[in-house]
Amino acid sequence: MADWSQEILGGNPRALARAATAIENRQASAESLLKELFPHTGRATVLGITGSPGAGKSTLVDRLIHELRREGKQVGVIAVDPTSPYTGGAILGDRIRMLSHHADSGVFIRSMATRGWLGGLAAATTDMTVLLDAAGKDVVLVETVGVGQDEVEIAKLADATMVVLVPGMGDDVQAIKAGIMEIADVFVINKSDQPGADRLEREIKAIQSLSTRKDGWVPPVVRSVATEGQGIAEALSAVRSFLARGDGKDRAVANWNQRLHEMLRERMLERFTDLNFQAAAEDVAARRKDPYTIIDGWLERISH
Ligand SMILES: Nc1nc2c(ncn2[C@@H]2O[C@H](COP(=O)(O)OP(=O)(O)O)[C@@H](O)[C@H]2O)c(=O)[nH]1
Ligand SMILES: [Mg+2]
Repeated sequence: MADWSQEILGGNPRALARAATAIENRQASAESLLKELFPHTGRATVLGITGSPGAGKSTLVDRLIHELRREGKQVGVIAVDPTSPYTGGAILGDRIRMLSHHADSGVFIRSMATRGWLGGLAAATTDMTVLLDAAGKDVVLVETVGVGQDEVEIAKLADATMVVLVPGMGDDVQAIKAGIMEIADVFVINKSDQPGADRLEREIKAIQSLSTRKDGWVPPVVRSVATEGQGIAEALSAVRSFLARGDGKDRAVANWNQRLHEMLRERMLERFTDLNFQAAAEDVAARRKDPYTIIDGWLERISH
């Protein structure tokens, strides 16, 4: 274990890959490893990139990697996107493009399957960011599809979140209204080479004018054409303006508050995998038992 963590701290890509797999498969060894690694974390910036499938998130991530590498930064990528090209779900061109980073030891890319997780994705993402932070990654990019609640939770775990929208999609504004608005620190209008970017920007600004965030930040709207590499530097600089303001310590506390909730939820669910929800539901529905007593009984097990 000590050797393993030393190798990770030393930046050994093989040890890192093995640890990522252990986390993904929730091997018991992962937790003790993470305990050893944790004191060596706290330097990485976690940047969430979320948006509808096909919005261009992966293309944007690819460009962000290039930009960050040019600056000499070490980059980690966690793709929590079932349609992500890293999983092999997309067209071949995308896969080849991402493979171009595989020869670069300053980049570590891992995709996490979204199937088969019981609300544990957010906690697993936290574990993965802890790992990448310890391994010396300066920036960890987390790509999620901004459609489900789980993904929104993951986005909340980031230090800053980019919401990627595209012009000419009516449901985007619906998505904005449905809560994406709160998690966006920066809006990126990608595919600005297509008509409708002006209109979308007006719509975002109109919604922004209706309410102010608690922290007073007005998320900037940046236009990009990810396929051409346009607007990437601007998007990054908008993120940095957001991170530069306020107190980094306060933000870390707020993030860990969220993460601890997620981790507890995860650990609880893990302990209760043997519970028979179906049988309990039948008892409650038939009024044979009340839900409060059932929950009390389940909770008692925590202390044992
Ligand atoms: N026209 C145009 N196409 C883009 C742009 N960015 C990405 N795409 C294309 O949109 C498709 C989906 O991109 P992808 O990055 O996989 O989207 P994701 O599902 O959000 O990760 C791909 O065919 C990209 O080449 C852009 O700025 N303009
Ligand atoms: Mg993708």
